[in-house]
Amino acid sequence: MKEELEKIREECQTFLALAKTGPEISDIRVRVLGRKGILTQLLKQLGTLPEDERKEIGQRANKIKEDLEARVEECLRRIQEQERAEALEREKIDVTLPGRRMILGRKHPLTQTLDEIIHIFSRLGFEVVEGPEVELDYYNFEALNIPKGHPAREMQATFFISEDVVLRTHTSPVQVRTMEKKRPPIRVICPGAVYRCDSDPTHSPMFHQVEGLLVDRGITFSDLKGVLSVFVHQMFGRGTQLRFRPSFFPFTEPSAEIDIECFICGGKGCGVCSNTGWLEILGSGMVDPAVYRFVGYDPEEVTGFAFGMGIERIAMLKYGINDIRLFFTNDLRFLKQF
Ligand code: 2NL
Repeated sequence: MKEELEKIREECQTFLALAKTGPEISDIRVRVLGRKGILTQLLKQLGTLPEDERKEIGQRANKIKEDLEARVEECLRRIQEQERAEALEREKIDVTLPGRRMILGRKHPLTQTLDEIIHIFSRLGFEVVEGPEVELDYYNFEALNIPKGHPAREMQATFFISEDVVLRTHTSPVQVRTMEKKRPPIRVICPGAVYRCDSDPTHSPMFHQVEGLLVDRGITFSDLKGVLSVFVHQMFGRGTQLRFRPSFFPFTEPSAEIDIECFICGGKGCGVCSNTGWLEILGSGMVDPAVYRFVGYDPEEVTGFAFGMGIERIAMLKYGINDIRLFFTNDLRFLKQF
């Protein structure tokens, strides 16, 4: 038995010296010191020895057991330390390396322009309202005082879905729907996509508009002039010269278009302003009493003004863009400039 004990000790030490990983060492521990391990089994046979040998061999066996247990622990610790050192070496990072540059997205120039327009009117108490792009002929034309056969229908080359359903040619129908639902005072702006069968460097079959409407008791043309002057000065700069030029729309009376001084030539006349010295930026007017009758308002009781502008046109003027199609082709060389 003595020899067997010595053999187990030697073998176990040899295997431990050869083991390279934690699981290999645990495996040796199980096979030697585990419940069915060879040393454990041998210890169970101590009882079969004669009394005088039992004590001496028992002590020796326990000493060997303790030794081996200590060695196993020691080996495990060593390997853990080694693995940790290796991991630290492998996962070393150079914190002085330059970072990877993030590619940042940005807002489309039309969104930027619309955000700016909305911001200005919000501070004047206007609320943003949206509505359907596929619209009834009634809301797009009829209720705006443009009956069937009216020449204004021909001027707005319309996409028809059916006899009485169209792609809206302006966002005015949203304001008509708002008036149907709510009593004055009303202060809304209506941004959104609109459609006209038209395509060249300054016209796109789909483009964007912002229209505004303010209706209350006692609203006059002075209110229109005041609100739209504030808008122009905030949008294009405090010193911007502007003029109100008489115009005509079927849904407003009187009507006025607003021009700003051409900032290309400073008013002298050039190609951009067709030698007029002025650039048209929006249309406006006092809401025609006929429109109030369609929505059930009493024109003797309330008055108001409305206006409309093309967002692409405003953005083209503000940023000096000469082709409307640049907004819709998503060329990054163009978009990155905003
Ligand atoms: C333009 C001109 C305009 C309106 C839009 C409007 C809406 C209602 C009643 C009366 Cl519900 N008017 N909208 C008024 C005047 C001009 O737009 O040149 N747009 C690009």
